[in-house]
Amino acid sequence: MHTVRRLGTLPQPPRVTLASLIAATMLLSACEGGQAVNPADSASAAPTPVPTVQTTARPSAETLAQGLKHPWGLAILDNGEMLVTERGGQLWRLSADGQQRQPVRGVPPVWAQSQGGLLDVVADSGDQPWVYWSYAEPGTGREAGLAGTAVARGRLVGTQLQDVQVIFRQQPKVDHGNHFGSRIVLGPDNTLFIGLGDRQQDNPRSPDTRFAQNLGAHLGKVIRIQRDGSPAPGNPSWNGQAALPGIWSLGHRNIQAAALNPQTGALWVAEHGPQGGDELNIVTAGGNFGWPLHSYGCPYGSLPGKGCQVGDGQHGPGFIEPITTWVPLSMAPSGMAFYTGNRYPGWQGSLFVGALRGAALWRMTLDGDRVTGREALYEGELGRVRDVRQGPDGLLYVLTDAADDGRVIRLTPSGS
Ligand SMILES: [Ca+2]
Repeated sequence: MHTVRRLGTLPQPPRVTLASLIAATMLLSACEGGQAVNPADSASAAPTPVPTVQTTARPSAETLAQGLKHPWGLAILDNGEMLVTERGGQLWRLSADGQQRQPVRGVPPVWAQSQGGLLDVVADSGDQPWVYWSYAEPGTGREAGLAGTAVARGRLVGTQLQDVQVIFRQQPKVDHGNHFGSRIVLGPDNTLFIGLGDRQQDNPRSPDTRFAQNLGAHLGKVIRIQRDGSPAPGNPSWNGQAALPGIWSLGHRNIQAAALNPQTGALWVAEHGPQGGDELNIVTAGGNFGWPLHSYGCPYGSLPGKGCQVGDGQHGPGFIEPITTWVPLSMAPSGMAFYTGNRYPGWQGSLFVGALRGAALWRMTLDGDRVTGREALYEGELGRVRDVRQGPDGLLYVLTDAADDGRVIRLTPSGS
Protein backbone atom coordinates (compact mmCIF):
# COMPACT_ATOMS: atom_id res chain seq x y z
CA MET A 1 0.00 0.00 0.00
CA HIS A 2 1.17 3.49 -0.74
CA THR A 3 1.20 6.05 2.00
CA VAL A 4 -1.40 8.70 1.44
CA ARG A 5 -0.04 12.17 1.87
CA ARG A 6 -1.67 15.42 1.01
CA LEU A 7 -0.45 18.96 0.79
CA GLY A 8 -1.43 21.28 3.57
CA THR A 9 -2.11 24.14 1.19
CA LEU A 10 -5.09 22.73 -0.68
CA PRO A 11 -8.10 25.04 -0.51
CA GLN A 12 -11.23 23.47 0.88
CA PRO A 13 -14.27 24.58 -1.09
CA PRO A 14 -17.65 23.08 -0.28
CA ARG A 15 -18.12 19.47 -1.29
CA VAL A 16 -20.45 18.77 -4.16
CA THR A 17 -23.69 17.26 -2.96
CA LEU A 18 -26.85 16.19 -4.71
CA ALA A 19 -28.58 19.27 -3.38
CA SER A 20 -25.90 21.54 -4.78
CA LEU A 21 -25.97 19.79 -8.13
CA ILE A 22 -29.74 20.17 -8.34
CA ALA A 23 -29.40 23.78 -7.27
CA ALA A 24 -26.73 24.22 -9.95
CA THR A 25 -29.10 22.75 -12.49
CA MET A 26 -31.83 25.17 -11.58
CA LEU A 27 -29.47 28.12 -11.58
CA LEU A 28 -27.76 27.20 -14.80
CA SER A 29 -30.97 26.55 -16.63
CA ALA A 30 -31.91 30.11 -15.80
CA CYS A 31 -28.67 31.76 -16.88
CA GLU A 32 -26.98 32.19 -20.20
CA GLY A 33 -23.72 30.60 -21.17
CA GLY A 34 -23.55 27.97 -18.45
CA GLN A 35 -23.84 24.31 -19.32
CA ALA A 36 -26.90 22.85 -17.61
CA VAL A 37 -26.51 19.76 -15.46
CA ASN A 38 -28.99 17.20 -16.68
CA PRO A 39 -31.27 16.21 -13.78
CA ALA A 40 -31.82 12.82 -15.41
CA ASP A 41 -28.20 12.03 -14.69
CA SER A 42 -29.01 11.97 -11.00
CA ALA A 43 -31.16 8.91 -11.56
CA SER A 44 -28.93 7.01 -13.99
CA ALA A 45 -29.53 3.28 -14.02
CA ALA A 46 -27.13 0.81 -12.44
CA PRO A 47 -25.27 -1.30 -15.00
CA THR A 48 -26.63 -4.76 -15.72
CA PRO A 49 -24.63 -7.85 -16.73
CA VAL A 50 -23.65 -7.81 -20.40
CA PRO A 51 -23.89 -10.94 -22.54
CA THR A 52 -20.77 -12.22 -24.22
CA VAL A 53 -20.49 -11.83 -27.98
CA GLN A 54 -17.98 -13.61 -30.16
CA THR A 55 -16.16 -12.58 -33.32
CA THR A 56 -15.96 -15.49 -35.73
CA ALA A 57 -13.56 -14.13 -38.36
CA ARG A 58 -10.92 -12.59 -36.13
CA PRO A 59 -8.44 -10.27 -37.85
CA SER A 60 -4.80 -11.27 -37.69
CA ALA A 61 -2.38 -9.22 -35.62
CA GLU A 62 0.55 -7.88 -37.65
CA THR A 63 3.51 -6.31 -35.83
CA LEU A 64 4.60 -3.08 -37.55
CA ALA A 65 7.09 -1.80 -34.97
CA GLN A 66 8.73 -3.37 -31.96
CA GLY A 67 11.37 -2.66 -29.34
CA LEU A 68 9.54 0.32 -27.86
CA LYS A 69 10.13 1.06 -24.18
CA HIS A 70 6.82 1.34 -22.33
CA PRO A 71 5.01 3.07 -25.20
CA TRP A 72 1.89 4.87 -23.94
CA GLY A 73 0.16 6.94 -26.61
CA LEU A 74 -0.37 6.42 -30.35
CA ALA A 75 -1.53 9.12 -32.75
CA ILE A 76 -2.01 8.45 -36.45
CA LEU A 77 -1.47 11.35 -38.84
CA ASP A 78 -3.52 12.00 -42.00
CA ASN A 79 -0.92 10.29 -44.18
CA GLY A 80 -0.76 7.18 -41.98
CA GLU A 81 2.50 8.10 -40.26
CA MET A 82 2.37 7.63 -36.51
CA LEU A 83 3.47 9.35 -33.35
CA VAL A 84 4.28 7.14 -30.37
CA THR A 85 5.21 8.26 -26.88
CA GLU A 86 7.49 6.29 -24.61
CA ARG A 87 6.88 6.80 -20.91
CA GLY A 88 10.55 7.63 -20.35
CA GLY A 89 10.12 10.86 -22.31
CA GLN A 90 10.80 10.02 -25.95
CA LEU A 91 8.38 10.90 -28.74
CA TRP A 92 8.83 9.04 -32.01
CA ARG A 93 7.61 9.71 -35.53
CA LEU A 94 7.06 6.42 -37.36
CA SER A 95 6.59 5.76 -41.04
CA ALA A 96 3.16 4.43 -42.02
CA ASP A 97 4.51 0.89 -42.26
CA GLY A 98 6.18 1.28 -38.85
CA GLN A 99 9.58 0.23 -40.21
CA GLN A 100 11.36 3.56 -39.69
CA ARG A 101 11.22 5.83 -36.71
CA GLN A 102 12.85 9.12 -35.88
CA PRO A 103 13.01 10.95 -32.55
CA VAL A 104 10.89 14.09 -32.33
CA ARG A 105 12.59 17.01 -30.59
CA GLY A 106 10.98 19.65 -28.43
CA VAL A 107 9.21 17.72 -25.68
CA PRO A 108 9.78 19.41 -22.30
CA PRO A 109 11.29 17.33 -19.45
CA VAL A 110 8.97 14.74 -17.93
CA TRP A 111 8.86 13.17 -14.45
CA ALA A 112 9.52 9.57 -15.46
CA GLN A 113 8.90 7.55 -12.33
CA SER A 114 6.36 4.85 -11.48
CA GLN A 115 3.32 5.50 -13.72
CA GLY A 116 4.53 8.99 -14.61
CA GLY A 117 6.34 10.15 -17.72
CA LEU A 118 5.36 11.03 -21.27
CA LEU A 119 1.81 9.73 -21.70
CA ASP A 120 -0.88 10.41 -24.30
CA VAL A 121 -0.50 12.05 -27.69
CA VAL A 122 -3.08 13.24 -30.21
CA ALA A 123 -2.65 15.16 -33.44
CA ASP A 124 -4.84 17.54 -35.39
CA SER A 125 -5.02 17.18 -39.17
CA GLY A 126 -2.85 18.93 -41.72
CA ASP A 127 0.74 18.86 -42.96
CA GLN A 128 2.19 20.57 -39.90
CA PRO A 129 -0.42 19.66 -37.35
CA TRP A 130 -0.74 20.80 -33.78
CA VAL A 131 0.23 17.89 -31.57
CA TYR A 132 -1.03 17.64 -27.99
CA TRP A 133 0.55 15.45 -25.35
CA SER A 134 0.06 14.72 -21.67
CA TYR A 135 2.84 14.02 -19.23
CA ALA A 136 3.89 13.98 -15.62
CA GLU A 137 5.49 17.36 -15.04
CA PRO A 138 8.16 17.74 -12.35
CA GLY A 139 7.55 20.44 -9.77
CA THR A 140 10.02 23.28 -9.25
CA GLY A 141 10.65 25.73 -6.42
CA ARG A 142 8.35 25.02 -3.50
CA GLU A 143 6.91 22.11 -5.49
CA ALA A 144 10.33 20.50 -6.01
CA GLY A 145 10.06 16.73 -5.74
CA LEU A 146 6.34 16.74 -6.56
CA ALA A 147 4.70 15.93 -9.87
CA GLY A 148 1.42 16.60 -11.63
CA THR A 149 -0.23 15.83 -14.94
CA ALA A 150 0.25 18.52 -17.57
CA VAL A 151 -0.69 18.92 -21.23
CA ALA A 152 1.39 20.74 -23.82
CA ARG A 153 1.09 21.33 -27.52
CA GLY A 154 3.44 22.15 -30.35
CA ARG A 155 3.34 22.37 -34.11
CA LEU A 156 4.91 19.30 -35.69
CA VAL A 157 7.33 20.33 -38.44
CA GLY A 158 9.13 17.23 -39.61
CA THR A 159 10.66 15.86 -36.46
CA GLN A 160 10.66 19.15 -34.55
CA LEU A 161 7.95 20.51 -32.28
CA GLN A 162 7.70 24.27 -32.68
CA ASP A 163 5.85 26.93 -30.66
CA VAL A 164 5.63 24.56 -27.69
CA GLN A 165 3.19 25.77 -25.03
CA VAL A 166 2.04 24.15 -21.79
CA ILE A 167 -1.74 24.53 -21.92
CA PHE A 168 -2.75 22.74 -18.71
CA ARG A 169 -1.17 22.05 -15.33
CA GLN A 170 -2.90 19.89 -12.74
CA GLN A 171 -3.20 21.49 -9.31
CA PRO A 172 -1.96 20.58 -6.82
CA LYS A 173 1.16 18.63 -7.64
CA VAL A 174 1.68 15.78 -5.14
CA ASP A 175 4.45 13.42 -4.10
CA HIS A 176 3.04 10.23 -5.55
CA GLY A 177 3.89 8.29 -8.69
CA ASN A 178 0.51 6.91 -9.71
CA HIS A 179 -2.83 7.81 -11.31
CA PHE A 180 -1.78 10.60 -13.67
CA GLY A 181 -4.62 9.63 -16.01
CA SER A 182 -4.40 10.83 -18.74
CA ARG A 183 -6.09 10.82 -22.09
CA ILE A 184 -6.59 13.81 -24.36
CA VAL A 185 -9.58 14.06 -26.68
CA LEU A 186 -10.03 16.81 -29.27
CA GLY A 187 -13.57 18.12 -28.92
CA PRO A 188 -15.69 20.27 -31.21
CA ASP A 189 -15.33 24.05 -31.46
CA ASN A 190 -11.59 24.02 -30.82
CA THR A 191 -12.01 22.45 -27.37
CA LEU A 192 -9.98 19.71 -25.74
CA PHE A 193 -10.85 17.25 -22.97
CA ILE A 194 -8.33 15.83 -20.51
CA GLY A 195 -9.23 12.76 -18.45
CA LEU A 196 -7.31 12.82 -15.19
CA GLY A 197 -6.67 10.57 -12.21
CA ASP A 198 -6.78 11.07 -8.45
CA ARG A 199 -2.98 10.71 -8.21
CA GLN A 200 -3.78 7.88 -5.80
CA GLN A 201 -4.54 10.42 -3.09
CA ASP A 202 -8.12 9.30 -2.50
CA ASN A 203 -8.39 6.50 0.02
CA PRO A 204 -11.98 5.31 0.53
CA ARG A 205 -11.08 4.33 4.09
CA SER A 206 -10.13 7.89 4.93
CA PRO A 207 -12.93 10.41 4.43
CA ASP A 208 -10.53 13.33 4.51
CA THR A 209 -8.88 12.29 1.27
CA ARG A 210 -11.48 13.18 -1.29
CA PHE A 211 -9.61 15.13 -3.91
CA ALA A 212 -11.78 13.70 -6.67
CA GLN A 213 -14.85 15.25 -4.99
CA ASN A 214 -13.12 18.57 -4.31
CA LEU A 215 -13.60 21.36 -6.85
CA GLY A 216 -10.48 23.08 -5.50
CA ALA A 217 -8.27 20.39 -7.03
CA HIS A 218 -7.93 19.03 -10.56
CA LEU A 219 -7.32 15.51 -9.26
CA GLY A 220 -9.99 13.03 -10.33
CA LYS A 221 -11.60 15.36 -12.88
CA VAL A 222 -12.32 15.68 -16.56
CA ILE A 223 -11.03 19.03 -17.78
CA ARG A 224 -12.41 20.91 -20.77
CA ILE A 225 -10.44 23.86 -22.14
CA GLN A 226 -9.77 25.47 -25.50
CA ARG A 227 -6.86 24.04 -27.43
CA ASP A 228 -4.69 27.07 -26.70
CA GLY A 229 -5.28 26.53 -22.99
CA SER A 230 -7.77 29.35 -22.50
CA PRO A 231 -11.09 28.75 -20.74
CA ALA A 232 -13.77 27.06 -22.82
CA PRO A 233 -17.17 28.72 -22.88
CA GLY A 234 -20.04 26.58 -21.66
CA ASN A 235 -18.34 24.76 -18.79
CA PRO A 236 -20.39 24.06 -15.64
CA SER A 237 -20.46 26.99 -13.22
CA TRP A 238 -20.93 24.76 -10.13
CA ASN A 239 -23.58 27.00 -8.66
CA GLY A 240 -20.99 29.63 -7.91
CA GLN A 241 -18.91 27.40 -5.65
CA ALA A 242 -15.19 28.02 -5.63
CA ALA A 243 -13.81 25.77 -8.36
CA LEU A 244 -10.63 25.60 -10.33
CA PRO A 245 -11.13 26.59 -13.96
CA GLY A 246 -11.77 23.94 -16.57
CA ILE A 247 -13.55 21.30 -14.49
CA TRP A 248 -16.16 19.49 -16.61
CA SER A 249 -16.95 16.52 -14.35
CA LEU A 250 -15.69 15.02 -11.09
CA GLY A 251 -15.40 11.81 -9.08
CA HIS A 252 -13.08 9.93 -11.45
CA ARG A 253 -10.41 7.55 -10.15
CA ASN A 254 -7.98 7.18 -13.04
CA ILE A 255 -9.01 7.76 -16.65
CA GLN A 256 -6.72 6.05 -19.15
CA ALA A 257 -9.13 5.61 -22.03
CA ALA A 258 -11.31 8.23 -23.70
CA ALA A 259 -12.94 9.01 -27.04
CA LEU A 260 -15.85 10.93 -28.52
CA ASN A 261 -18.81 8.79 -29.51
CA PRO A 262 -19.22 9.60 -33.22
CA GLN A 263 -22.98 8.94 -33.05
CA THR A 264 -23.78 11.25 -30.15
CA GLY A 265 -20.76 13.51 -29.79
CA ALA A 266 -20.54 12.61 -26.09
CA LEU A 267 -17.26 11.96 -24.32
CA TRP A 268 -16.85 8.35 -23.22
CA VAL A 269 -14.11 7.36 -20.78
CA ALA A 270 -12.92 4.19 -19.09
CA GLU A 271 -11.28 4.35 -15.70
CA HIS A 272 -9.48 1.97 -13.39
CA GLY A 273 -11.30 0.71 -10.31
CA PRO A 274 -9.43 -0.19 -7.12
CA GLN A 275 -9.73 -4.01 -7.03
CA GLY A 276 -12.37 -4.66 -9.63
CA GLY A 277 -14.86 -1.95 -10.49
CA ASP A 278 -13.26 -0.67 -13.68
CA GLU A 279 -15.84 1.55 -15.34
CA LEU A 280 -17.02 2.68 -18.73
CA ASN A 281 -18.66 6.08 -18.31
CA ILE A 282 -20.49 8.58 -20.48
CA VAL A 283 -19.26 11.92 -19.23
CA THR A 284 -21.84 14.65 -18.83
CA ALA A 285 -21.13 18.26 -17.95
CA GLY A 286 -21.31 18.73 -14.20
CA GLY A 287 -21.60 14.99 -13.59
CA ASN A 288 -20.32 13.38 -10.41
CA PHE A 289 -18.97 9.89 -11.10
CA GLY A 290 -18.67 8.89 -7.48
CA TRP A 291 -15.07 8.16 -6.60
CA PRO A 292 -14.07 7.66 -3.78
CA LEU A 293 -17.58 7.59 -2.29
CA HIS A 294 -18.96 4.89 -4.59
CA SER A 295 -17.43 2.08 -6.60
CA TYR A 296 -18.17 -1.44 -7.75
CA GLY A 297 -14.69 -2.51 -6.69
CA CYS A 298 -13.10 -3.35 -3.35
CA PRO A 299 -10.62 -1.25 -1.38
CA TYR A 300 -7.02 -2.34 -1.44
CA GLY A 301 -6.32 -4.66 1.45
CA SER A 302 -9.75 -6.28 1.43
CA LEU A 303 -10.70 -9.54 -0.21
CA PRO A 304 -12.87 -9.13 -3.31
CA GLY A 305 -16.33 -10.49 -2.66
CA LYS A 306 -19.65 -9.67 -1.11
CA GLY A 307 -18.13 -8.42 2.15
CA CYS A 308 -16.15 -5.52 0.71
CA GLN A 309 -17.33 -2.02 0.07
CA VAL A 310 -15.82 1.23 -1.15
CA GLY A 311 -17.03 4.29 0.74
CA ASP A 312 -20.81 4.26 0.85
CA GLY A 313 -21.12 1.29 -1.50
CA GLN A 314 -21.96 0.92 -5.16
CA HIS A 315 -24.79 3.39 -5.57
CA GLY A 316 -25.85 6.77 -4.32
CA PRO A 317 -28.39 9.38 -5.39
CA GLY A 318 -26.85 12.12 -7.47
CA PHE A 319 -23.94 10.02 -8.69
CA ILE A 320 -23.77 8.86 -12.27
CA GLU A 321 -23.58 5.11 -12.75
CA PRO A 322 -21.11 3.55 -15.18
CA ILE A 323 -22.72 1.99 -18.24
CA THR A 324 -20.69 -1.15 -17.69
CA THR A 325 -18.24 -2.38 -15.05
CA TRP A 326 -15.69 -5.14 -14.70
CA VAL A 327 -16.14 -7.19 -11.52
CA PRO A 328 -14.84 -8.93 -9.52
CA LEU A 329 -11.57 -8.61 -11.46
CA SER A 330 -10.26 -5.50 -13.15
CA MET A 331 -9.24 -5.47 -16.79
CA ALA A 332 -7.25 -2.23 -16.32
CA PRO A 333 -8.52 -0.13 -19.24
CA SER A 334 -6.15 1.87 -21.44
CA GLY A 335 -6.92 3.34 -24.83
CA MET A 336 -10.27 3.59 -26.59
CA ALA A 337 -11.59 3.77 -30.14
CA PHE A 338 -15.07 3.77 -31.64
CA TYR A 339 -14.74 1.78 -34.83
CA THR A 340 -16.42 3.57 -37.73
CA GLY A 341 -14.77 1.76 -40.65
CA ASN A 342 -15.97 -1.14 -42.77
CA ARG A 343 -12.82 -3.23 -43.02
CA TYR A 344 -13.84 -5.88 -40.50
CA PRO A 345 -17.12 -7.77 -40.86
CA GLY A 346 -19.43 -7.11 -37.91
CA TRP A 347 -17.24 -4.60 -36.15
CA GLN A 348 -18.62 -1.31 -37.47
CA GLY A 349 -20.10 0.65 -34.57
CA SER A 350 -18.26 -1.37 -31.93
CA LEU A 351 -16.30 0.23 -29.12
CA PHE A 352 -12.77 -1.02 -28.47
CA VAL A 353 -10.96 -0.59 -25.15
CA GLY A 354 -7.46 -1.86 -24.41
CA ALA A 355 -6.79 -3.96 -21.30
CA LEU A 356 -3.50 -4.07 -19.46
CA ARG A 357 -4.65 -6.89 -17.23
CA GLY A 358 -5.51 -9.99 -19.17
CA ALA A 359 -3.62 -8.50 -22.09
CA ALA A 360 -6.71 -8.21 -24.23
CA LEU A 361 -8.54 -5.92 -26.59
CA TRP A 362 -12.15 -5.61 -25.45
CA ARG A 363 -14.89 -5.13 -28.02
CA MET A 364 -18.28 -3.88 -26.98
CA THR A 365 -21.39 -3.82 -29.12
CA LEU A 366 -23.59 -0.79 -28.53
CA ASP A 367 -27.19 0.25 -28.91
CA GLY A 368 -27.12 4.00 -28.44
CA ASP A 369 -25.82 4.55 -24.93
CA ARG A 370 -26.20 0.90 -23.92
CA VAL A 371 -23.58 -1.84 -24.01
CA THR A 372 -25.33 -4.87 -25.50
CA GLY A 373 -22.44 -7.32 -25.67
CA ARG A 374 -18.75 -7.61 -24.99
CA GLU A 375 -15.80 -9.91 -25.60
CA ALA A 376 -12.09 -10.02 -24.77
CA LEU A 377 -10.14 -10.45 -28.03
CA TYR A 378 -6.55 -11.73 -28.36
CA GLU A 379 -6.45 -12.50 -24.63
CA GLY A 380 -2.85 -13.15 -23.60
CA GLU A 381 -1.65 -13.04 -27.22
CA LEU A 382 -0.56 -9.46 -27.88
CA GLY A 383 0.69 -8.31 -24.49
CA ARG A 384 -0.68 -5.57 -22.28
CA VAL A 385 -2.78 -3.35 -24.54
CA ARG A 386 -1.98 0.29 -23.83
CA ASP A 387 -3.74 2.09 -26.66
CA VAL A 388 -5.99 1.46 -29.64
CA ARG A 389 -6.73 3.82 -32.54
CA GLN A 390 -8.41 3.75 -35.91
CA GLY A 391 -6.21 4.78 -38.81
CA PRO A 392 -7.24 6.78 -41.88
CA ASP A 393 -7.16 3.45 -43.75
CA GLY A 394 -10.06 2.18 -41.64
CA LEU A 395 -7.86 -0.33 -39.82
CA LEU A 396 -7.31 -0.63 -36.09
CA TYR A 397 -3.86 -0.09 -34.59
CA VAL A 398 -2.94 -1.45 -31.17
CA LEU A 399 -0.07 -0.30 -28.97
CA THR A 400 1.25 -2.83 -26.47
CA ASP A 401 3.14 -2.07 -23.27
CA ALA A 402 6.44 -3.73 -22.35
CA ALA A 403 9.72 -2.63 -20.82
CA ASP A 404 11.79 -3.23 -23.96
CA ASP A 405 9.48 -4.67 -26.59
CA GLY A 406 6.35 -2.59 -26.79
CA ARG A 407 4.78 -2.90 -30.21
CA VAL A 408 2.60 -1.21 -32.79
CA ILE A 409 0.27 -3.88 -34.14
CA ARG A 410 -2.13 -3.56 -37.07
CA LEU A 411 -5.22 -5.73 -37.19
CA THR A 412 -5.45 -7.12 -40.69
CA PRO A 413 -8.85 -8.36 -41.88
CA SER A 414 -8.97 -12.12 -42.22
CA GLY A 415 -8.66 -13.30 -45.80
CA SER A 416 -6.81 -10.17 -46.99
CA1 LIG B 1 -17.88 5.74 -10.82
